[in-house]
Amino acid sequence: MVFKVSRVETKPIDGQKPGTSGLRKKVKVFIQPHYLHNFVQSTFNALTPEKVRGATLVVSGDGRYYSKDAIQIITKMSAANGVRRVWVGQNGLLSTPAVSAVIRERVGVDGSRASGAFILTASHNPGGPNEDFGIKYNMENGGPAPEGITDKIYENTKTIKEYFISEDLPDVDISAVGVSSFAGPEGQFDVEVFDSASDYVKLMKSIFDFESIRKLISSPKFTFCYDALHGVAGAYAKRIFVEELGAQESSLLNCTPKEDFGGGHPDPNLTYAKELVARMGLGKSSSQGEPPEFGAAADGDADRNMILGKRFFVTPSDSVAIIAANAVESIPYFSDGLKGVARSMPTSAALDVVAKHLNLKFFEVPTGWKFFGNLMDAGLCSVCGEESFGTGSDHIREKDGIWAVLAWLSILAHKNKENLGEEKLVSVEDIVRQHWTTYGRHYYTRYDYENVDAGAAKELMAYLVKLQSSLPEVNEIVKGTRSDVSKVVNADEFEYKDPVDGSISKHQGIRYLFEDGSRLVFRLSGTGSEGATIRLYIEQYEKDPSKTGRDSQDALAPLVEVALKLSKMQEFTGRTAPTVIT
Ligand code: VG1
Ligand code: CO
Repeated sequence: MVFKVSRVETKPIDGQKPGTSGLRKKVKVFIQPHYLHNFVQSTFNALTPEKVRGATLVVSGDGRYYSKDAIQIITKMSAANGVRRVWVGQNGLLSTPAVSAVIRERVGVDGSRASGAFILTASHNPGGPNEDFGIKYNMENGGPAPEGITDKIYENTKTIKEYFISEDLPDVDISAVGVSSFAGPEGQFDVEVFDSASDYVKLMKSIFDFESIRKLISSPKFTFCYDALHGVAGAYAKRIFVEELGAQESSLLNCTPKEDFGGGHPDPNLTYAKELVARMGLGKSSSQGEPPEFGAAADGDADRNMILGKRFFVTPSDSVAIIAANAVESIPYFSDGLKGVARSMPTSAALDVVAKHLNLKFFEVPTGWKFFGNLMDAGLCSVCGEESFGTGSDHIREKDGIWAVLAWLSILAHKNKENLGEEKLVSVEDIVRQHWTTYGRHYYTRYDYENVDAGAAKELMAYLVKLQSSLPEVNEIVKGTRSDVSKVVNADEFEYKDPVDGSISKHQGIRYLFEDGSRLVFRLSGTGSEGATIRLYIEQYEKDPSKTGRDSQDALAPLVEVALKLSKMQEFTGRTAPTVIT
C-alpha cells in the first residue's frame, strides 16, 4: 500500500519564536491542534523544499513527556514533505550531544548520512503533562540552526497556511532497533531505529584515554558519583562509566530516564541536584559517611554538567578554564595543541587569563551554543564554555555533559598517574586551588529572578540601558552604595560581530565594567516558557594568591549590593531575593 500525502489547512499561531535554544512551551501549549505541525512545517519551509526532499533527518530527544507522540507526528510530516529517511534513537532517546555526534559521524545501515535533526527537549526545564516540552533544529554540521534560519522559521510561523502530513503511515515501533520501509507517492521512505549510545561511546573512546581513566576509577582511593537527574544522560552513563570504565553501578544516581524526571527539575546546580549535593558533603543536609572524591551531574538532555569535588563546588567558568589549561597533556584528542578557546559573554574571564598565558586565540560570543559553531567550523576554536554549566569542544557542535566529566576524569588521572599507590590522591579541590594560585581567581555568582512580570523585566532593562549614558551618575550610585567598590569605567550593551560570516547580533546583555576588572552583567533569559527571567552575573578578579581562598558570596557581597541598587531590582520586580543563586 502506498501512503498518501494530505495537505492540511492551518493558521498562524502566536508566540512560536525560537529562543536561546529552540522553542520551549508548556506541554499544554504544544498539544494544541496544529501547534507542533505549524512549527515543523515552518522549519521545513525555512530549510527549503530542495534540501528537505531526499534528506535523512534525525528525530529524537531527552525522552520527556510528549516526545513519543511528537516523534510519530514529525515522522509522518517528514514522509509527506519528501524526506527519504528518518533516524530515531531507540525509545526516542538521544542526548543533545549524541544527536550532534550522530549527524557528524553516523553511517546508516544503507550507507546514508544525516543532514539535520529535530531535537525534542526543553533541556533543564521540568517535564510532564503540566511542564515543558521543546523542539529545536540542528544543521548539517551538527550544531543548532543559526539565527538566519531561526528567524526564517519564526517568519514562516506568522504566515503559514498549510502543512503536509501522511496520516495513514502507521506508527513506527521505536522500542526495537531495525529499519521499517514504506512505499510513498515519490518512492521509498525508511525509518531506522538505532542504539542511542553506540555512536557516542565510540566518539568518546576516540577522544579520551579510557585505559588511564579506568585505572583511576579502579583505585580504591578514588570514589565517584554521577547523577543524571532522571534525564537522558543515564542511558550513556551506564554504558560509559560502568561498562567501559568499570565504575560501580552504585555510583550512578537517577540514571533511568523518566518522562517527568521524577517530578524534579533536571538542572545540574547546587539548588536542584539535591541528592548529589548531599552525597558530596555540600549543603545543609549532607549525608553520613565520607563523600566521594568526585561527583558530577547532567541536565535533562545531557548537554550540561556540574563538577564537584569532595565538599567542593567547581564553578562552570573555572571548569572550562581548567580544562583548557590542562587539555594538551591530559586528553589525547588535544595532544597537538588547542586551536583557540571561546566563552560566552557573561561567563567569567578565567578562560581569558589562560588564553593569554598559553598564547591562544580567544573569542567572546553571545549566550547560546550556536555562536561557537562557526568558530569551530573555521578551525578557530577547540574548547569553549558557558557559565550556565555548559562545556564542550570541537568534537561536536553542542555542549557536552559527559565529555566534560570525562575531561575532568582525564585531568585527575593525569595528575595522579604516579600517585595511585600513595596515601592521598590529588583532589578536585587541589587542582582548582592550584589553578587560582597560578592564574588568579575570578569570584563569580549568578542571581536568577525567575518568572518575573515580563513588563517589569523589560522596564528594568530599559532603565539600565538609559543609565549607561551617564557614567558620572552611575558612579555616584556606586560610591553612595559601597565606598569599597571600584569605579565603573565602561558600560554598554554587548553586540557581537561573527568573525567568520560577519553577521551581527545586537542587545546581547547589559554590561557594567569596573576599573579593577569586576563586571556586572544583566540579561533576560531566552529559554523560559512563561513570564520573564532576569539573570544578574557578578564577577570580581583577585590576582593575589593569598586572597584567592575566600568564601565566594562574602567576597562578592559589596558588588551584589551595588548591582541591586543600580538596577533598582526590588523597585521594578518586587523581589527581595533571587529564586536561584549559583
Ligand atoms: C540558558 C543559559 C545559556 C544556555 C541556554 C541553553 O539560556 O544561560 O548559557 O546556552 O540556557 O542551554 P538563557 O537564555 O535562559 O539564559 V540548555 O542546556 O537549556 O539547551
Ligand atoms: Co540542556
